[in-house]
Amino acid sequence: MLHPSLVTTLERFILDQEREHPDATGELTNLLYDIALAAKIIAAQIRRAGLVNILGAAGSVNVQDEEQQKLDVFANETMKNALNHTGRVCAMASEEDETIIPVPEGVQPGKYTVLFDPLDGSSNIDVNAAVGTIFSIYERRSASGQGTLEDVLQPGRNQIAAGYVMYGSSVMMVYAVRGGRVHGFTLDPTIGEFLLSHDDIRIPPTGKYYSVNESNFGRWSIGTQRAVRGFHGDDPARLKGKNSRYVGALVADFHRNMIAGGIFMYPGDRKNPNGKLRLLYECAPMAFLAEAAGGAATDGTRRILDIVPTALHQRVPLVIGGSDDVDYVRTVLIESGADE
Ligand code: AHM
Ligand code: MG
Repeated sequence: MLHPSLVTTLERFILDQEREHPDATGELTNLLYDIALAAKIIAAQIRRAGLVNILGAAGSVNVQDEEQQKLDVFANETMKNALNHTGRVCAMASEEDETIIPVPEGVQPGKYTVLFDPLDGSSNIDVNAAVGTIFSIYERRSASGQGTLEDVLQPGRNQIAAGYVMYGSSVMMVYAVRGGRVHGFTLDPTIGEFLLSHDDIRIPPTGKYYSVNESNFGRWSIGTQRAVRGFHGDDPARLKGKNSRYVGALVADFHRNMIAGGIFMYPGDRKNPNGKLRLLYECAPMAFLAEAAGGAATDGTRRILDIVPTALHQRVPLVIGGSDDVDYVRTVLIESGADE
């Protein structure tokens, strides 16, 4: 039986953090609660998915030309409904929606924008493997009214907070606010509360795992191939060989590497020069967390957080994880540039 004095709920933790910032209005705190509530609703639905026979394609195709699944639609609607009437948000953007989502007419627009990938790794749903929700919060740039594209097209370094929820063997919410550290909370399903389980997560500079879809090996640049051979142990003077793990859901792969130490890559290749992952919904929030945990994230040459987005659904190559491991890849890519 849990004793209340021994546990820290997400609510208590966020409030304690807010007290350390006397100028805080509490709006960000409430926004994080809104997201945590959406996460609990999504988690409950995911847990029942196999039972209520809602697996399978919903028959619609999203803006990325991928078949949407029913849980994608559910997660997307849940996130939007949890945020759009709160008065804290002026616009949202979702990986599942082609255009930005201004708050409805008649709702007082707030000062934040929230960008999200409502159900990342959705192909894992059918095989009962981990999926996640990724979120990213910015302050609006425009002065008032409904949010506009310029309010969401901001470089990742402007993020006020970012995080993810992982629906795995347990449900976890992991987040950081600007200038702060990364903290993880595990949902106790018996009381419906997220409890602090991972205080101040730090990514080891070098780790034992690497995560990359090696079926793309033949399409990679020479530099990417060399870097991955380095993970195999082919460059022992500079890098110790690593063990491979690939779930196929960024949230789960990134989470493992953050906790246990490692590096994740989704590089560009001959077919998809910018890789697969989206800057705004996947790369920037994860880069924000990686840096807050002492790690690093690059597209090979640029710091992910410095990339100024030009389109809502822009993709960028991603190399993310322990700082020394990311440095190794960056160096190999630069060294190999001339050989391409
Ligand atoms: P999704 O947001 O449409 O689910 O796609 C993103 C996912 C990431 O979670 C994961 O890292 C990647 O796609 C896996 O792609 P691949 O199957 O090409 O390795
Ligand atoms: Mg995704």
